[in-house]
Amino acid sequence: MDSSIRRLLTRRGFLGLSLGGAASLISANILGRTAQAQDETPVYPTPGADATTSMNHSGEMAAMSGHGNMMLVGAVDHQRNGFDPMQMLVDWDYGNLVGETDDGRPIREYDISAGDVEIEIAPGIFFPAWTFNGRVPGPSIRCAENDHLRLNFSNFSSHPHTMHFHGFHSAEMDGVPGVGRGAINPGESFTYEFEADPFGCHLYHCHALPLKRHIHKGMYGAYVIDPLQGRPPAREFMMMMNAFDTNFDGGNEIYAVNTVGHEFMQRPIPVKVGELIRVYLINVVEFDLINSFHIHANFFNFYDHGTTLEPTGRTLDTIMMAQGQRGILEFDFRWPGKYMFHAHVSEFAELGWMGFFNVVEPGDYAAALAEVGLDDEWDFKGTHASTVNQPEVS
Ligand SMILES: [Cu+2]
Repeated sequence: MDSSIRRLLTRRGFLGLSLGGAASLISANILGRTAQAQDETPVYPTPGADATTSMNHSGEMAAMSGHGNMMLVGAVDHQRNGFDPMQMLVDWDYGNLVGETDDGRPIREYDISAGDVEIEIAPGIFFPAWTFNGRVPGPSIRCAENDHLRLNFSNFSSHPHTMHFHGFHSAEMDGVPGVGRGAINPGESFTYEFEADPFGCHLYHCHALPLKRHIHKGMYGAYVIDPLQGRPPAREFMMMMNAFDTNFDGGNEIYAVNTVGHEFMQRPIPVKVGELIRVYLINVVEFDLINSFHIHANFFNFYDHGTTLEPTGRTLDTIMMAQGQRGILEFDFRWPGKYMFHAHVSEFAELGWMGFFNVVEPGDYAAALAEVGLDDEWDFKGTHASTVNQPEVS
């Protein structure tokens, strides 16, 4: 047994064998690939092709990077899950505009429910999640600065939960046990109400106890507030860095952006050469102190917490985040091709947190969308995400 296999077996407890056959199957696949990677040219599956058969010796994508062959094999059933990580990149919940405040600000109302749902986080690996609106992460709440938000929360789960938003609000609306309404018991509901402030890239999560269990079970989501003056037109993506402790030993077995490990390896994210890309990046990974985002062959500007209009960091290719930290990344690609992005914590990358951008010329964009099962609607949502008026993305 080589050392990398031994490390996976001991440190990760064989990816949670208690989950049964499906887990062991995928574990065997990972370990098999690990062993294979020792003496063969590392390759990646060709996007759009069957993942198993594409793990061959063509070396087509291996030529583009030097990473090892540590890929989750197979495909997750997004339809069964009821959500798709690719759609989550551009799928914002703007709530319903139900009126105006006395001083003329929009009132946005959101309906959010908690429920216990089993989700597939990697091919064949199922996780008993606690969810907001049946998905992990929960809905990506989006609004404009100073909007009045009304969040109707109903708990259909078997455990008490709360919704705790990052942002300015009164103690009663903080969603913390023992303060104000506190924990919302199964079968009960509560309406959180506050102004959207300050603008930025924020998050919300359950704050019931034990906190680490409620968060890692999947109870979190993006909360993005647009500045009144807007930001420059861009293709916008929401990326939630998350992870799952499948055997409940206090360490994670699967890491991802938007829940499904290696999803964007198998389905590279289509973008165009030269267009501005804006990523709302949030880290909610429990149990590990630091996570990170690294982009290949490129550099980005960074807006810490998204609370400024000018970058707080310029010309970076790696940013590290503790749990709850977030920010906005802006970049564009100079040349067509497939470019990796991943945690620069190599272990996380190997266990799922790694993906590709597929950068193409504008004339090739429709084909790039079709290659990963996307259409014009996805393109439109990505380029028209802001709640404030902004010029068209060219
Ligand atoms: Cu909870």
